[in-house]
Amino acid sequence: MLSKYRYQPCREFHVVVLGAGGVGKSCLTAQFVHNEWIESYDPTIEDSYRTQISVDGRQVMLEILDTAGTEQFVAMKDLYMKTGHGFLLVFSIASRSSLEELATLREQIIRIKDDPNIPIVVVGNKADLGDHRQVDRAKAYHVSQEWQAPYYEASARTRTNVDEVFVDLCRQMIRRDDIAGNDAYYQKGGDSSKKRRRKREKEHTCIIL
Ligand SMILES: Nc1nc2c(ncn2[C@@H]2O[C@H](COP(=O)(O)OP(=O)(O)OP(=O)(O)O)[C@@H](O)[C@H]2O)c(=O)[nH]1
Ligand SMILES: [Mg+2]
Repeated sequence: MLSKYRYQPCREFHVVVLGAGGVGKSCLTAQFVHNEWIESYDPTIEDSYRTQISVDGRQVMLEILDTAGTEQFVAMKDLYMKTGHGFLLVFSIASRSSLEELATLREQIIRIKDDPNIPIVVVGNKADLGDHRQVDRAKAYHVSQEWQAPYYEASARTRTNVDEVFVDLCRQMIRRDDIAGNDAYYQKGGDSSKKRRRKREKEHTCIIL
């Protein structure tokens, strides 16, 4: 039997991982990209990773920016908020203040992007440290509802919900991209937007038997 496949171009999205120092941003990113657990704490200045994943059968190239939570390294914040298509807001369930810090970050994102519906996922990391919990699940969920963003409890240590938070963010970014029909999100190539659109239209109608 012949089957038909519609060729989908690979989309590229910029993901920014934000949150207070030590909440586990680098560990979540390392688990997602390299499947590795890092026990030591080495505060980040700024790291970026590229990884390709498949989400609901669509190829997505992610450029992930792992940012600095420590104040002295935050000078680049405005710039990377501008270029981000989606944001992981990470706090530690063992630190009440780390959740409080997310409110300011979110306000900054919305101001800089000038978009209250920018894709965001709220992540309560270190879920394995239940004995040290300072943030109720219900409280964090309530905050995320106010922000109209999904909430996940995750653990970089046990690799719980690590893929899920990135995939949820990808789905949000893809949905927006579909709605906007925005060429800017498409794979780079240096050609003009008109040319890119023509190329994309061609690609969308290409059926491989
Ligand atoms: N128990 C537990 N520890 C974690 C988890 N995630 C990270 N850690 C530990 O917390 C410490 C800080 O983790 P990082 O990922 O470096 O934190 P960060 O948010 O990147 O910190 P900055 O780069 O300074 O902003 C490290 O010692 C990790 O091993 C987790 O899910 N559970
Ligand atoms: Mg880090």
